[in-house]
Amino acid sequence: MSSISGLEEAVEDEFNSFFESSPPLKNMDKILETLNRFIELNSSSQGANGEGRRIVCVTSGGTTVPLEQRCVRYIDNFSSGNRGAASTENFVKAGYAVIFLYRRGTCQPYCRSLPDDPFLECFEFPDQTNIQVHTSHLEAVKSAVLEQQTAIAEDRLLKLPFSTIYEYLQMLRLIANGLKDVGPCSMFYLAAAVSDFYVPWNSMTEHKIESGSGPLDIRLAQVPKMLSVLRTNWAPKAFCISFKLETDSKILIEKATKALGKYKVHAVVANELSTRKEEVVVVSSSGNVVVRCDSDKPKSIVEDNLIRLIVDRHSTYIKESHP
Ligand code: 9Z3
Repeated sequence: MSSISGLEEAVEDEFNSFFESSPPLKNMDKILETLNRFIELNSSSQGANGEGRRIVCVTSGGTTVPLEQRCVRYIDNFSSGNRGAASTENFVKAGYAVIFLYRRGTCQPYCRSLPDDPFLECFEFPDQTNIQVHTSHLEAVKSAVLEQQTAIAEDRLLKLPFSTIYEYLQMLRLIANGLKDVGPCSMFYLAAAVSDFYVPWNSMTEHKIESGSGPLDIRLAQVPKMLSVLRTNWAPKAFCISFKLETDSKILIEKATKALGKYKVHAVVANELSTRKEEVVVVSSSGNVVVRCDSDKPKSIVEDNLIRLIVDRHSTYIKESHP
């Protein structure tokens, strides 16, 4: 056995024990049925250049780490879901089918222009029996509803929610497995903020942790490195984009470059927390590209230019995979 396959096996083993001790996914059969139908339909549809339609899995939002099996308290990873939602809209526009794996309650595609509480803020009652949209929100509501309905009706958007790190990794594995046959036309765009540490299910207390007995000590185990297993075992032919988030801009590019080499992803999108909406750096073997929004276009967002670049790189990858 070569050392590479030995390493792959070790990573796979680590994940198998993670999954064996994870609480099983609720409604797994339903998720699998919808997922497989979506992949089947899209991979047999005609995309550009005579290829099957490209399929991207966009992950979005932060994973939670429960501290109790009947969870009252949990640790969270920050992410509003804005990046994932905006990127999804751009991928659909570029002709992709998107599997949007998102944290429940975070920002949704086509809803970015709506107020925080759309249900309460957008509607008014001209009389007792009618309800209508307030004129100031009419355009935003109309385009949100129409664009989302069109994407779903055309089988271009499948939304799958998660909350915990257990759900996220199990669902990602199901998606990777489903996309295996789509090969280079599939992509993983991993914008979700994923926990590095967790409490193993079998060492977790069942009931709410008692308070009142002083400070709480919790030992967190390391979450197995999903990127390794995704690249080597789950979906080795898929185009893979990961993200690197730092709060210290001095170490950002160095960390992203390290991740690129370690996980052999096709690009790492590096972003700093406070400037993430204005600027990202795409780090790859062909050099680093700074991507910003267009300052001369008032509604421009960084994801418009980011997704254009990623789609171009994906096209090159597909061409090189089918010479
Ligand atoms: C990101 O870096 C995303 O761009 C953000 C987007 C979470 C910053 P928002 O959702 O923000 O629009 O509010 N995602 C990846 C974060 C992450 O956890 N990366 C890991 C790391 O940095 C690698 S998987 O080590």
